[in-house]
Amino acid sequence: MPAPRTVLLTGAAGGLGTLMRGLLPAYGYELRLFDVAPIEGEPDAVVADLRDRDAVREAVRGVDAIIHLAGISLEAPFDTILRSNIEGTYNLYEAAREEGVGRIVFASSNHAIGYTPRPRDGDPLIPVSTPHRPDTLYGLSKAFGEDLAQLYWDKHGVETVSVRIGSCFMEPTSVRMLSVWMSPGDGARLFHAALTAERVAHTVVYGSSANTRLWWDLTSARSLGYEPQDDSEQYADTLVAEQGELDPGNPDHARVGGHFVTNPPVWPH
Ligand code: NAI
Ligand code: 15L
Repeated sequence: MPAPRTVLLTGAAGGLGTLMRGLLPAYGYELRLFDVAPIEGEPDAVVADLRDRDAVREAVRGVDAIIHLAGISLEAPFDTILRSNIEGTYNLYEAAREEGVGRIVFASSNHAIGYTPRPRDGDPLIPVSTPHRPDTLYGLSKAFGEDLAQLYWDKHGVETVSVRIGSCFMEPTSVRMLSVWMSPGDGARLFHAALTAERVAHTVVYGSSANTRLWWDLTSARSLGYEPQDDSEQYADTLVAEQGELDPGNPDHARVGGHFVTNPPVWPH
């Protein structure tokens, strides 16, 4: 596929969207911004809900590719997750199919596999083929998104890179994040690789930097051309001094989803 130039960035008002608005133009992309929340200083941004099918279809029209970040990014009641993450992501894929957009980069999450035990010393890294084990309704919606992506590839030829993002923030803020952190710079490198790799069909990758304490296998991400340049270890001394090493007896530290696994459930609502 020819290198995409115009890219729809959904969730552009959010934390990751704001970071990517700053970093992706340097790769030559022209971003069309979409979010239900207005963005200060961006009068051309499309302000609409993913549930509005007409607005989504219009936003998708004419773009070369989509980076889909919009959605509820933490645990929430089922109806909230249903509207934004399940119905909203379906609407986006339908619009892409109808408008002939060939590639989507989908912001999945480590919480799609959050119940997976974290590797201990000597254990193998977690492969992308590990079964879905969502730790929340939120994680379940990301598992849905990955399966939706597979369906749209198999049935309609819409390509997706599903990025199971660890934690993408300016800096890691917990000892767990030393294993799962993706620096914003590496995030932009990974999204760029996902947009420009020759043929991706539906590829699942983990979104992390080259962390010394990494829990998962970056082989599929590297096969797209991703070359991470950062390592969270530079923050380890400070974070470990403050918080201590992960405690094998603490259920919040036992599985890759961290405290998402043990948070009180949101139901009944
Ligand atoms: P965020 O919560 O800061 O941003 C999400 C954005 O989506 C918000 O601006 C919100 O207004 C928008 N949005 C929500 N529902 C919408 C709807 N129905 N229609 C239109 N816009 C809607 O989240 P963040 O941190 O920027 O994450 C972006 C994406 O990446 C999310 O899908 C999240 O699940 C995923 N992700 C992020 C991680 C991270 O470390 N930041 C880790 C794993 C996944
Ligand atoms: C996510 O999926 C969330 O969107 C983000 O806010 C972080 O909590 C991240 O996972 C994480 O696991 O640290």
